[in-house]
Amino acid sequence: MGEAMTRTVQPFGAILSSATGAILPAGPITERHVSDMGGLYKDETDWRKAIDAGDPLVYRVDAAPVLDAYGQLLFSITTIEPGAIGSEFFMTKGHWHTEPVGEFYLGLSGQGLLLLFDGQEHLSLELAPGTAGYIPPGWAHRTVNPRTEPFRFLAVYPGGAGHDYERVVREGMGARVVRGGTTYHIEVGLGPRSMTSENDGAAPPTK
Ligand code: S6P
Ligand code: ZN
Repeated sequence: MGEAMTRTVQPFGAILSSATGAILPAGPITERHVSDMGGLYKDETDWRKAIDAGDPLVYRVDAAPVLDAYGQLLFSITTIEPGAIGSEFFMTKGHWHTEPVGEFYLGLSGQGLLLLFDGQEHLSLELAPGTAGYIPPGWAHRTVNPRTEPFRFLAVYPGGAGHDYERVVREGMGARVVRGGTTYHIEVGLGPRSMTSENDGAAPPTK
């Protein structure tokens, strides 16, 4: 009976484009513009200026047509455009999964950072084509594009994982990725808008 309950999607093959971020057959597509990122950027004045300046697209998620239900395995490609709000690079909202499940990210094109935060400790991993990041249960995750071309990655995660975005608005991610040096700088700080100290964080991605 359990098996029958999980058979809500027929087997299918898919084409994943690392050039465009499209998945065929296509599932839901989500677009996030600057105006969708309220409470997430450190400088609210710069955030409002970016909305007034045209409210550009920050990222887009192309999902495969898989039901979001227990036992299924969802996958999607996220494309983060190059850009910044003030000094802080374009990024995803970031979330915790509400269920204790892991997730797998694989870099497809461009180069970016995967930020991880367990409520106390933060980590950053570099993602490039062919580089994977494993997100264990209990770690909030956000991706950032500190480069000048789109950054694309594949995400694979269990159906029914649930997404808590509000906790990231409340608590932040423990770190922010801002312009610095030849590429980026990681600012450390627990609160969403309270930077308490700085360090250099991870080394820049290799070219
Ligand atoms: C879902 C997975 C990704 C993100 C996507 C956008 O669990 O982590 O597909 O949804 O990268 O990020 P966010 O934080 O807006 O959902
Ligand atoms: Zn996730």
